[in-house]
Amino acid sequence: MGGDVDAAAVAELRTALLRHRVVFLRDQQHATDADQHAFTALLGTVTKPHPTVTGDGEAVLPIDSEQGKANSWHTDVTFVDRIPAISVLRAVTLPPYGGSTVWANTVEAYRRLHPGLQALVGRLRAVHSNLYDYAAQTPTIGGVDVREQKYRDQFRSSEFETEHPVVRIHPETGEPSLLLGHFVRSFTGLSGTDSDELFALLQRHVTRLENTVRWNWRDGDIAIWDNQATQHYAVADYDDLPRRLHRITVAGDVPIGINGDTSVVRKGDAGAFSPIAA
Ligand SMILES: O=C(O)CCC(=O)C(=O)O
Ligand SMILES: [Fe+2]
Repeated sequence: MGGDVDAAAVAELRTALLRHRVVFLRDQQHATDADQHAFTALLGTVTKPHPTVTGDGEAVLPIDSEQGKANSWHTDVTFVDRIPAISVLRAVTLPPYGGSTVWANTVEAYRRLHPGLQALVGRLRAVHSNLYDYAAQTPTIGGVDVREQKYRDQFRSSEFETEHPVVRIHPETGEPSLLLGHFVRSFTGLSGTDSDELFALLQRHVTRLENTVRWNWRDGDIAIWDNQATQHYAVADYDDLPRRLHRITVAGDVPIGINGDTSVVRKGDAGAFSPIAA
């Protein structure tokens, strides 16, 4: 892996990604952050590490078990309007057991919904926010622990909130998919209770085992996923052992819903994180 992959191989990878949603590369032990960056740049415009987390300041977001575990179903960074199109994740330190990652196909999840439910979700929009983000390790306001005013202020100063259509049209394949995951706070216009119950129902369809692939990491592995057609979950079954992976994301565009409605920013400006992909 690096920037020296030929155009035909990149095109093949892209085709595989659009078809299978996740692609795995093995035996890339030699790869450095710079190689990962150069390789990811072949797939599109590389974003900053994260809207609120500095990472390496350039492109790399460390996903480190010491800082947080992503053991909750989500699509990356859906609290901004320009959701990353692709994520590239490289194993750096793996635990001797456990710590696999699971992906779910959100196009398939929509396709398998009853037409009545498809009609319902096609008319809904959802508010996504970063009030909880494992990567940012910010204290949550919605449920837990915001101990110090200082944290609260810092945190609020970088709050992001975006309303997205629930059914997103994939910008490359035209396929409708369910755009949900753990950054969703509520569905616009529904009560909290209705939102919670509908969210649980839809997430149950997204995450049914038939709709997933589970990857047991080996040293040198890299996972590349279409962040416009998947959710993922990092299984936290490795006790307190160290686990670290490095993520780089590719810029995406602003979602368009099945009725042509687009996403609307409510809080935060993600311009410094990522351009909007052409
Ligand atoms: O830890 C993992 O396997 C995945 C973490 C994650 O959610 C991500 O890299 O976006
Ligand atoms: Fe993630």
